[in-house]
Amino acid sequence: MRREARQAMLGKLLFAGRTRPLTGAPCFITTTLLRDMQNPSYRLYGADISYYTGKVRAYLRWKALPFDEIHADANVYRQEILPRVGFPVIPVVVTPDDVTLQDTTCIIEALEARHPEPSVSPSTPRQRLASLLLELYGDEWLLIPAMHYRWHHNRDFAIRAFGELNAPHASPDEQLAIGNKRAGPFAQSAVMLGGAPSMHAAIETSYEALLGELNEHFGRYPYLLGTRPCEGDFGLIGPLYAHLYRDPASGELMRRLAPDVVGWVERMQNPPVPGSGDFLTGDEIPDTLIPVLRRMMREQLPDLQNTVHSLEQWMAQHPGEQDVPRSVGMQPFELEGSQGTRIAKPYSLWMLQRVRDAWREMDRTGHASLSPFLEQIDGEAFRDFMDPPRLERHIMSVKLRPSQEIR
Ligand SMILES: N[C@@H](CCC(=O)N[C@@H](CS)C(=O)NCC(=O)O)C(=O)O
Repeated sequence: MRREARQAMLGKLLFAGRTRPLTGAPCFITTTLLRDMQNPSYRLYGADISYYTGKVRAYLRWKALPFDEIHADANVYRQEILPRVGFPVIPVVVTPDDVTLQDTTCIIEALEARHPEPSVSPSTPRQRLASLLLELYGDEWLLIPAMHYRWHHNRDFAIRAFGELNAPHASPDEQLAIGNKRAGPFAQSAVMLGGAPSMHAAIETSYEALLGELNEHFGRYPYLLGTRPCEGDFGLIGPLYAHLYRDPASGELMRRLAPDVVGWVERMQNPPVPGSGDFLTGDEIPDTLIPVLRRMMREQLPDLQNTVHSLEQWMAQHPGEQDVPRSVGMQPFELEGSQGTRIAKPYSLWMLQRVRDAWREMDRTGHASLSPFLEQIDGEAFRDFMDPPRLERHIMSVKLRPSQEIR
């Protein structure tokens, strides 16, 4: 797509919900101020059962930004989400001046720009890198255990919850029927993401070990990097709230194996003192986070590198196309010594690109501490990653810049 068309698309996404100026109001600013005075709250369109809504809700609460949460039932999708965003997705945030924001990473970035203090983004190099890496891990990799536990251990609960969300006023039987219909694609995604039966044991071994590591950490620190949450905390709360804490069988497992993770989940959802606390001094990364970061490097980075190969194959088969589908095929992956297959998701590479951009920028400005840190977390796969062409986020996936050739 040409530059103008791309900008028009972006404008549509960012500004689709902006109201027209009131009659007689001379400019948009006046309209904005009037609206702000009338309704200073943000609006969060989402759901209790939604992975990514948990991330944004936790963020808004910690930042103490006033917001109304609107349950995304079928009417809300039809009347608000589709006209504003152009495709069905939650969460969506609408600002008091009526700007529509979609994609949790971009929502947090946009709100941090509007409300910079107190920041959830550490300013020191190791902490900044750890925070962004763990946001990527929570957003894109922990989908595997989250979807596996939801659809293979909490299926009936989840189907009913989908029905209730979609048709809050329908009878329980109607909700069940609606839930079955609506939940279908999400249930299938558990397998597409890597949760075929032959991988169940590996997914559970890995997740239970992660719970153990996080429990050790949250027994000592309230958040990942001290007494203040960072982007990584918000990334991890996505899977660890709705699917792995709130779904009943998963919640029972978490309470049994990892009571200090439960404490963190509850703190993240209801921060005792919003906006308080600080990151550890001296750019310290707690020792208890090292096993978690090593796990991420071991599990997720090889899959991301495979995704680059899958994307390049897709590009070779679709010369000149810029809009990349949400999945570019199935690819092998390894977890706890077992081999499975999962979809290749180019969006995950866009998330990684952000982290690598931040790392390169810090590396360029001479932060010598990053190399030993990457060695400490077995991060060679990150350091030596073979990047794909530059990607832009686009409708739940990515878009290639026009002039790019396959390497
Ligand atoms: N990367 C997006 C993911 C949003 C997302 O996948 N939301 C789910 C609900 S938690 C959804 O609406 N999915 C619709 C779909 O996959 O078609 C974000 O961070 O906001």
